[in-house]
Amino acid sequence: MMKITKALLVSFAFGLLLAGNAQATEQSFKVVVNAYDTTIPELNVEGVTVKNIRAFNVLNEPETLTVKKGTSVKITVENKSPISEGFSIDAFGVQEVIKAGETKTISFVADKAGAFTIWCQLHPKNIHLPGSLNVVQ
Ligand SMILES: [Cu+2]
Repeated sequence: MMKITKALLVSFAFGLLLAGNAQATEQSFKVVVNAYDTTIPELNVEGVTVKNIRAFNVLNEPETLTVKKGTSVKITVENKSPISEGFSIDAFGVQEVIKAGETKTISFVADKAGAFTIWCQLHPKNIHLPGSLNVVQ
């Protein structure tokens, strides 16, 4: 049988302390990509009648994430849009495609401070509300 020494107990406790500290620099987020679409049945603008305009907007909820510089960031992205959506953060080399109804977890270290745009690389920016990752010192 192994003899549990005081030194072993101390080193075990120290190990737990280190693990605790390592956890403190990790942060997880849950982002839902939601799509809202509206059909405008009939609209008359300056004598021109348009019918069945489909307005389609996609946004990330929440749209702003904030972490401290050096944090290991884990973002679980659920795509509730009826089509594939992109999830890119250029500064951290993130460029993912998440299919409709799927969930993906993206990990990276936020090693640069600043405000970084989270955007969809698949669709025009005018239908997509970009999100933001704020990395503070
Ligand atoms: Cu998109």
